[in-house]
Amino acid sequence: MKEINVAVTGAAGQIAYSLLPRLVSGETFGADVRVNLRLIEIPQVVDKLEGTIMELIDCGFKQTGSLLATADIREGVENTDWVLLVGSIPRGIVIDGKKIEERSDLLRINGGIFTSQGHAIGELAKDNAKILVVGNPANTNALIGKTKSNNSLQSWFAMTALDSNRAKAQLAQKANVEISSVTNMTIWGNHSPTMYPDPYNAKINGESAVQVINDLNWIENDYLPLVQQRGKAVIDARGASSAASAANAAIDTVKAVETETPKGDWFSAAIPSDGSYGVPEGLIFGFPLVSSGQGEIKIVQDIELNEFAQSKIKITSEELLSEKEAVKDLLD
Ligand code: NAX
Repeated sequence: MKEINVAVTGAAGQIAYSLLPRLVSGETFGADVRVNLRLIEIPQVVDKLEGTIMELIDCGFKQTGSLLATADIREGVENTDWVLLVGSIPRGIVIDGKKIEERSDLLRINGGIFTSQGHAIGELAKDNAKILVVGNPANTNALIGKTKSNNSLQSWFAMTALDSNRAKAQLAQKANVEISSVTNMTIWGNHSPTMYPDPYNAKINGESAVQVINDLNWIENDYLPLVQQRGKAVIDARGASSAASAANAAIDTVKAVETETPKGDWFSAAIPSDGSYGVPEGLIFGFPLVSSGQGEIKIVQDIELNEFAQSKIKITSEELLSEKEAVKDLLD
């Protein structure tokens, strides 16, 4: 059996609890691939991972390789093929007597974490490693990690697949079609409420979703907030943030990168901008992507963006530029 090494931070968190079994079950990397898993946590929590390891063993998947729990990021990421950076400090936590509520404080605290993680990944993970940032603020955390990795051979992504799945699900419900009929979804920009889920270029059974739905008022006034605020709606209803759907989206992203994109379709993730669509170069920005299945990821070009789309993309670009400005001393 082929073997790969996968590291996951935040391994004792709620997303990881749904994610880890699916990484080692044969579902994500294939039935003929053995997955060696490194579970990374902060020192205060790392002991709990012994229980997680017991459960993974008890799942009895033949694709499960070695299982390691560690609080040492360098040990965790050494020689890895994939690193899933799920762990981060959540909003609302109290640090040194101060409740962390502001996005700017969250950016700075998590920025510190992604600085050391980026260093370790650049130095120790494989040169063809792929890194998916899930922990929020995901795009700017990825920007910091990638910058600090100083390794241009590795590929960094921030996750927008959950937003994309939510955006597809809302279109499918509105049009009363199977979700598999909805393709070509793009989440432009930031994984935050400024994201632009693009209904004009999304397709339902091969036709523009906007034409199929034929209700511009719903598209422009209801649909966007529904998708943009879906994370908050889940928190309000469940009393906790999305976990199973977030883990599922991480699996979807790994599979989308690892397999050739079906002809005519694309998938959504945030990667470093090369200036496409006028997006400032270097920002980790949600784009429509295709994968060769052999490690090459390309931004789909020549997608038509109407004035509505351009105004939304401008808003999310400006937010990412201001996040970059807030952490600029971490990017030197
Ligand atoms: P939890 O609070 O359940 O788990 C986070 C875990 O990360 C904790 O166990 C914590 O000890 C650990 N951790 C913190 N700092 C760490 C570090 N330096 N190294 C290793 N582990 C560390 O959060 P969970 O619900 O699992 O969510 C994880 C992250 O995903 C959060 O930042 C959350 O905001 C983000 N999300 C991102 C989404 C996306 O689409 N990109 C959607 C879902 C989710 O909200």
